Amino acid sequence: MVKIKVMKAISERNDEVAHEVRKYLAENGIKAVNLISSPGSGKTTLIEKTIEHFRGSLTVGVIVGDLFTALDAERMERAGARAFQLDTGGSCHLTAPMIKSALADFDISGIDLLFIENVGNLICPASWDIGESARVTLVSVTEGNDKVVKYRTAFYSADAVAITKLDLLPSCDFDVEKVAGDVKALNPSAQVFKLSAKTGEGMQEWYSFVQRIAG
Ligand SMILES: Nc1nc2c(ncn2[C@@H]2O[C@H](COP(=O)(O)OP(=O)(O)OP(=O)(O)O)[C@@H](O)[C@H]2O)c(=O)[nH]1
Ligand SMILES: [Mg+2]
Repeated sequence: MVKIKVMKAISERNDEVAHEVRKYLAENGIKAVNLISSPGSGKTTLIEKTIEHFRGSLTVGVIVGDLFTALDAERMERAGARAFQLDTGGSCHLTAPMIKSALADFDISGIDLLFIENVGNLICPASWDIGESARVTLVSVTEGNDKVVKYRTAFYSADAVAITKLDLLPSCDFDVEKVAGDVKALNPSAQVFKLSAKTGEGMQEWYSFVQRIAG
């Protein structure tokens, strides 16, 4: 009982800070996209391809939440973005106060679009507003047909859902239309992308969405 009260207090404080983060980013003309998925669904790869696609037209920054390494932030830098590694101190999700503290140290001047790669986890990140303009949840074809219904908060709260690694479909027992239908039933306003960052299939629709968010 006491524990539930504490959790609520933290969450309320989080929402206040999320509001501050959103306001700060808006004042600086920056749109932020929060990417949520299980480990390995393809968040970093999708961001890398997007950085490369918009090179010369959009200045992209990335904040990466990671428990132990800076590997993803290094990948983003190699792809051409300004990147900031956020060590979550073992926490399984990002919070608005973490983003606020990252923004105090991260040079955001000139950035148009900020990707925030959440910690690989389909459960905890879904419950935390981090001040994003849009939330995108990924599910790859290797993860099974049931993920949308089993981990519904992550899909219910998303502005868009990307079904990733479409190139692996022949080796997987995955029904793309069923999963896309599960998303639509749960969250009718979410856009659903079916894509492969590896082959480029479906990526144009994703880039159009990103461009619309960036304004
Ligand atoms: N075949 C195929 N592999 C992909 C695709 N996208 C990503 N991968 C591979 O999937 C693995 C995981 O991709 P990442 O982009 O690192 O996944 P992530 O979601 O950032 O992983 P975490 O940060 O650990 O949660 C890597 O080996 C990628 O090369 C794709 O479209 N097709
Ligand atoms: Mg990653």
